[in-house]
Amino acid sequence: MTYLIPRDFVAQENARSLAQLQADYDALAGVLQRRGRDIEALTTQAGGFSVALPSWGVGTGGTRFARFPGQGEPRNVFEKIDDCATVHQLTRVTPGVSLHFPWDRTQDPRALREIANARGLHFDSVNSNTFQNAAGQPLSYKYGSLTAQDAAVRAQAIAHNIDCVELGNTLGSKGLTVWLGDGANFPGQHNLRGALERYLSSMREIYAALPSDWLIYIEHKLFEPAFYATTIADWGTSFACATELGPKAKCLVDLGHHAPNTNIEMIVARLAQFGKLGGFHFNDSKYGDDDLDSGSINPFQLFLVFNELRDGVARDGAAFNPTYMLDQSHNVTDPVESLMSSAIEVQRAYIQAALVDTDALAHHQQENDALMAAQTLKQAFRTDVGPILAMARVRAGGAADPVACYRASTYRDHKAKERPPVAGASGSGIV
Ligand code: PSV
Ligand code: MN
Repeated sequence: MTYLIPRDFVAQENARSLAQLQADYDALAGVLQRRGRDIEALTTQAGGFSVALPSWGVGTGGTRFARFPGQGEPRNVFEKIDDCATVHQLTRVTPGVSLHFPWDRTQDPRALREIANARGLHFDSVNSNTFQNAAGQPLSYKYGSLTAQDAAVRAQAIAHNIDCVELGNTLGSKGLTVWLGDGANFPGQHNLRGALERYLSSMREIYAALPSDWLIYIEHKLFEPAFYATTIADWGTSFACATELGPKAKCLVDLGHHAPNTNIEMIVARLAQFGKLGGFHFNDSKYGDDDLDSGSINPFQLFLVFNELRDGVARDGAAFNPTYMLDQSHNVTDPVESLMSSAIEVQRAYIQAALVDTDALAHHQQENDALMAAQTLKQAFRTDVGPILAMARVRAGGAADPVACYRASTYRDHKAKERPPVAGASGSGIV
C-alpha cells in the first residue's frame, strides 16, 4: 500500500501555526492597505498560480561526475506521480506534470492518465529526448539528431518526436518541448548554416504532425554538450525558427541556458512583444546550466522576469499565457523539498511582481527618474509576501509550511521502505 500524507495530518500541522499566520497576514494587510492594495485580491491571485513539475526532478539528478541517490526515490513513472502529487498536496501550486520520453514511457498511457487525474494532477507539455540514445534504438545520436547529416538518423529523431506527440495526446498534454544537444564541438565540424537548414526541415515534419490545439516549444541553450556551436544556442535562433515554422511554434526560456549576466528579462520582453513567448523552464544558476533551485541564487532576476510577465498580461490580457515549468536537478537535497520550495519561490516572484505600483513606475519612467523607478520595483521585491502565499495554501487545503509538514509526516521514510532500490532504475532518468 502506497503511503500518502493524510489530509488530517496536514490540518493538524497547520493548526499549530494558524494564529501566528493570521497575525502576520493581518499585519501585511495593513501595510498593503496603506499602499492602496487589497490583500484578499492578492491571495486569490496567488491561489490561481501554477507551475508544472518536471517528472525528472523527483529523483536525485546527479552531475556528469556522479549521482548520489537518496533513499526511497521513485523507480518508475507511477512512483514519480506519487511524489509530484505530494508536492502539489502541500503547495497547491503544482497540478501539472511535464513528462520526458522515453524516460517516462509506459505501455498503458490511459492508466497513467487516470491515476494522475485521480491524484489531482494533469499532464503539461511532454519533452522529447534525442540527446541520448534510447535502449535498443537502431541509430545513434552521437553526431546529432534533428540536424544529423545522415537522413536516416534525422528520420528516427523525427519519428520519436511524433511518437511523443501521440503519447502526449493520449495523456491530455497540449504541447511538445524540443531541446536537442545537437551542435559542433570543433570549428569546421558543421556547416553552421547547413545544420540549421536540416533542423528546420526536420521540425517542419514534426510541426505538421501537431494536433490543432497543440504548441511546439523550441528550447534554446547556449552550450553543452556541443561546446563550440550549438545549433539552437540563443533566443534569436529560437525566434527565427519559431517564426519560420508558424503560429503553433513558440520559444521556451530555460533560465539557466544563457551566458552569465545575460539580461533574461529583456529576452522575455522581446519574445512577448513579438508573440513568441511560449513558456519557461525555471531554475537558478551561478555559472552555467547549473539547474539549481528556483530563486536560490538570484531571486531578483526571477522577480524581474515576472515583472515583464505582469506587463505582458497588462498589455495583452488572457491572450498572453506562457506556460510555466520547473526544470531543476537536485543533487544534495530531498527532491520533494526542493520542488516544493522552488514552486513557492516562483509563486512568490509572481505575487511580488503583482505588487509593483505600475502608475508610479510609468510616472517615474516618463519623468526619466531612474532612481525612483528602480525604487518602485525594489519596494515590491522587498515586500515579504510569505503570509499571502501561506494563506492561499492553507485555504486550498495545503500546508502553511510545506517543508516542515513534509518532514513531520516522515513521507521519505515510508518511501524508503516501499521502494527498495532496483538496479538500473533512476528516479530522474538523467544519469
Ligand atoms: C537541457 O539542459 C534541459 O534544460 C532540457 O529541458 C532537457 O529536456 C532537460 O534539461 C532535462 O535534462
Ligand atoms: Mn530545460
